[in-house]
Amino acid sequence: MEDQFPIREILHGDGKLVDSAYESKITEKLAKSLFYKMLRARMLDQKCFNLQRQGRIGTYVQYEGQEASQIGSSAALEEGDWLFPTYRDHGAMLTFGYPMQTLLLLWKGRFAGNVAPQGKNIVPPSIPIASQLPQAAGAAIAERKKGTDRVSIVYFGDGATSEGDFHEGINFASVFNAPTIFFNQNNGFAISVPIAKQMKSKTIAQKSQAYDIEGVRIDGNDVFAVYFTTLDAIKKARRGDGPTLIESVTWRYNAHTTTDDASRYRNQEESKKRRETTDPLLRVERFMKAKGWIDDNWIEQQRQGITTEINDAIEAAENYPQAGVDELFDYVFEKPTWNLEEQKRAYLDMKAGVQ
Ligand SMILES: Cc1ncc(C[n+]2csc(CCOP(=O)(O)OP(=O)(O)O)c2C)c(N)n1
Repeated sequence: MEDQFPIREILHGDGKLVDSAYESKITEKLAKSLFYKMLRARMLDQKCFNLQRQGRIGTYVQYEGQEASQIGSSAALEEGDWLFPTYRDHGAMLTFGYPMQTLLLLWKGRFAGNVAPQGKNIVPPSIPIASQLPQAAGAAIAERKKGTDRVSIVYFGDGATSEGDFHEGINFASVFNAPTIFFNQNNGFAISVPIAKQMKSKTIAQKSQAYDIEGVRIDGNDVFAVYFTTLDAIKKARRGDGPTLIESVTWRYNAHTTTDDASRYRNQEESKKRRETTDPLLRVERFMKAKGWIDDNWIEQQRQGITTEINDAIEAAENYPQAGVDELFDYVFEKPTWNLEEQKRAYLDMKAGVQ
């Protein structure tokens, strides 16, 4: 079965094109733009890790190593499409237009961090595993019923494929021919559980066969393979030719979140080796340098611009008005229930020293 789903690669880790058919499609503009977006996402991720260690944001979920998967796929979307992320996909959210400051508010645990700008169809990250898949199928079906050609993309990890919602979401999309891209980031682990202990099937892409939809397996560290494969799936969905399951084979360098220790379950030597051999940013850098499109000076300039942007976003997020206690109670329901009112009153009385 694995043979039926070979891993598609366009740009190898050493920076050489494997598939010459893409020679003319990979323009200088496209390569620079995807590299810049990956660099921006990586720098923000690294900064957020530091902020968490300094106690300036709460628990944080890192995605370093998965930039090609997140950026290549979200860069293929168009304004008006729908993006359903998990807690690890803020690289994709950022690329599709979620403001950096809002993302920082999200990781500070603020209500405002969950609200996408008007007109940006980016839903809050899903914390329950796989619950976003049926929702993404539903949103795509709704767009078809409204007569638009908008698509939805939904992100999920390898562990999510063991959940019922994965199967319900894909089945629903298949039956209703929903324009949905099921974008799986197979990073090898569900927290500390390696994929071999999670499922018996050798690939995730093959699970598409049970639902009679197209399934493809790609090198998730190759931003061009991700971009062009997602673009094809999106075009197909817009034409009315249904959903696709993309298995993007990648690797997260760090722990599941900032609350666990990856060295307890993940081979750290392997992560170190992968940074040198298959890193998503490094391979595009090698490719563009060989073409003479960029040099170290160009990269440094981009870094400086991004550093300023990140520092400004942090300042704005840290100067955001402090949360009042109302924020905790008032946004649970449109109209507060009697017991929430009671809890709020009890809390305010306690604060005021009333027994
Ligand atoms: C329904 C549900 N069950 C269990 C959990 C606890 N949990 C949080 S993350 C996680 C592993 C998810 O792994 P995967 O889907 O591979 O995504 P990754 O974190 O690797 O991106 C689990 C089991 C949860 N959040 N939701």
